[in-house]
Amino acid sequence: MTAAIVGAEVTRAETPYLPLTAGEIADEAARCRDAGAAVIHLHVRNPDGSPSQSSDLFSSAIEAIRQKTDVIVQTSTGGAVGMSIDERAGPLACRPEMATLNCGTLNFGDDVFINTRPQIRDLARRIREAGSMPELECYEVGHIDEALSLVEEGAVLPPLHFQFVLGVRGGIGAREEIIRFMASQIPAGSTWGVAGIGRHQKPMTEAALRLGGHARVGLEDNIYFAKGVLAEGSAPLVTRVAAFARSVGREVVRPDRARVILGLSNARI
Ligand code: KMH
Ligand code: ZN
Repeated sequence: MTAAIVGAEVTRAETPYLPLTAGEIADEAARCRDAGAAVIHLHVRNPDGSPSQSSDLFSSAIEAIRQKTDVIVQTSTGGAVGMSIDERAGPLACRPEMATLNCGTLNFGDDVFINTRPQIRDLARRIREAGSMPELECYEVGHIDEALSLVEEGAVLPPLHFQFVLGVRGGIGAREEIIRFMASQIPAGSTWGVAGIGRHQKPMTEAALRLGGHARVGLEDNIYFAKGVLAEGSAPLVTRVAAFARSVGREVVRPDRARVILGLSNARI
């Protein structure tokens, strides 16, 4: 289970439960860990709440998380729409265990989230040099093919971990048959998870768990617990999806076990 607890687009005006400071982020990471999350997908914010990829801010947040819990920290290299690649690469200075690698350009709501092929390769190299494991973010079927090209070129090395992000306005839709198809396109032995945007979060993560994948929830993707009811942080969303996982016979694993499942190099058991 991954918890995406901050994001780059959600604001405090939309939900008062969004963590912004290093202390708030660490508290929420620990709450999510207690609820069943093994991975924290991390963005950080400036003091005014705007998105940042500053290595100093990431370093403070990661340090605060480390004081409280043993989660796998996966930093964003997507940042916010419009950031330069140099800016987006900021958190790699912290040598995170994992980092996202966005595998293509797409319409992102009314914006365009640009990831040109040279930019993807540039970030892949920087992620490798940081000693981080990339999570391959696929918002479209073609992004899987791009990820496979990266593997063929040696820009990304196995073991491979994919995140299928469904339901972005402008990206692939949030339907179970799409999960089945995307999961059928990745090499045997890869791991995969699903993130669903907005109201798609619950049905899509539940479908992923039924189909043998992993799940990402959190305020970055969805701020509601139910129609019109805000989630009081990401932890309640983790609690709910963890209960669903157990109800369909899936084990909810701690970070050390997740490190083994993902093939992270510092796996201890
Ligand atoms: N904020 C989105 C434009 C990532 O973290 O790598 C990109 C994003 C993906 O959140
Ligand atoms: Zn993100």
